[in-house]
Amino acid sequence: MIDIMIDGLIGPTHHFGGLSFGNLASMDHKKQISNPKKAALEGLEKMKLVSDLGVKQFIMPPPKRPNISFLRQLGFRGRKQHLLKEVYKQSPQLLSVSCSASSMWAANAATITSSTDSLDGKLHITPSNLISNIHRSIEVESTKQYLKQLFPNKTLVYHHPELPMSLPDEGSANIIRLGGEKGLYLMVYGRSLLSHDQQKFPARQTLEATEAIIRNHRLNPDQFLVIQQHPESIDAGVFHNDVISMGLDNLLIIHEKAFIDQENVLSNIQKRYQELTKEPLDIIEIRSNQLSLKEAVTTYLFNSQLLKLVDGTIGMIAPKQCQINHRTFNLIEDIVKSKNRLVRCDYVSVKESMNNGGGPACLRLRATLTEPEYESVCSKYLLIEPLYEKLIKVIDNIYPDHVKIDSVLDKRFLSQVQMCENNIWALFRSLD
Ligand code: SUG
Repeated sequence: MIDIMIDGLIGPTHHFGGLSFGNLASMDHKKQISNPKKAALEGLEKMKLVSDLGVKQFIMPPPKRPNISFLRQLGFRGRKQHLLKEVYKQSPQLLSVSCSASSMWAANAATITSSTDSLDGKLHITPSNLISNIHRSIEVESTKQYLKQLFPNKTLVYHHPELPMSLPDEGSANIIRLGGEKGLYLMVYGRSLLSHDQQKFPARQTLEATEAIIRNHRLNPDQFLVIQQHPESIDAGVFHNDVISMGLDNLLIIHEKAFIDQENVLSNIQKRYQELTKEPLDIIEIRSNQLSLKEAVTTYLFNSQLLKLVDGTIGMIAPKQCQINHRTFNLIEDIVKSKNRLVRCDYVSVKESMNNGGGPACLRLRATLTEPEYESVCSKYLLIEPLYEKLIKVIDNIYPDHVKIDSVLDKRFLSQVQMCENNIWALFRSLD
């Protein structure tokens, strides 16, 4: 099986809108000045590292922003410049929504399950509806188009439509696929639509959406477990499960406050994993006295990106914050030194994304493919050296490095954004 990573190239309107209630970093950085150039370069450096580690890395270009057709649907009229001024006058927040570069957090873009895990032997893809936040819900159309281009083979791949708008779905950020050729999926949800328990912060993934994905993707009944997130962690800022646990192959690293009834859930995961693979699962459970929920959220330790390396070992890409914080640094050292598959940790700075609540793992969507499926993927989006260099050049030369939401009202800024997008799209078109 071949693991591929799909990262969203960070767009030139990246800014701090404070748009995600319950995502503490997004709330804390509202209205601060952002640096899209730095953001895009940081993202690209991470992709380069993944590729240098021997893992296939694909890129999703950013959608056009501001999203004028969305604003027109809401009744705004006139030429672009005038229309944007009117939006700002009526609602600066709506302007921010229409300019959000949130498609960078590709882990939320879709759920992709492997053909070796489904009853019909197909690779299944469902783009997420992301309806918990307006700025994220407007990503769906472009994501859908991209995924159809990336996976064009209709015999091997089943493209589902996004789920109905009544079932909030946040994609693979709440799913861990353990195992090898046959995967065991931990399908995590935050709340059921039928329960009315009040929490401080909203739980984003719904049980009903998770169950619908399981049915639509025809997942083998032996290969998934449905698990509820701990409400205490959601209220501490764990708006997706990938902020509190991570796993790959035979390794699961998890904070003790990730799931409800965690002790039983972990022993069930262990049992099911062994039944499926005939091998034990390595579970590393981090206690609150080793790392508090608060520290887990500020360092994003559990949002490190795990990678299956060429020699079968596991590598980890952790946010720089985890190197600076002594507790997380020591925890990582211990894990790397102890006897398990994880043998190396690289630290990356993805600060611009982190300040909006997105760490290394949020920035990528993972798919596990068979050889023929991999051969059928559209290769122009594969990050290879010449593409990497061309992208660096575009970003270095023309990306803005200083953005606040009212920057969009400036004609020169708007043309700069357009130039960035046109250059990037032209670059990918030239690879056709
Ligand atoms: O949906 N932040 C994103 C971060 C997504 C992180 N993804 C995962 N954990 N997989 C979100 O909350 C902030 C945008 C702003 O405030 O401008 C934002 O959308």
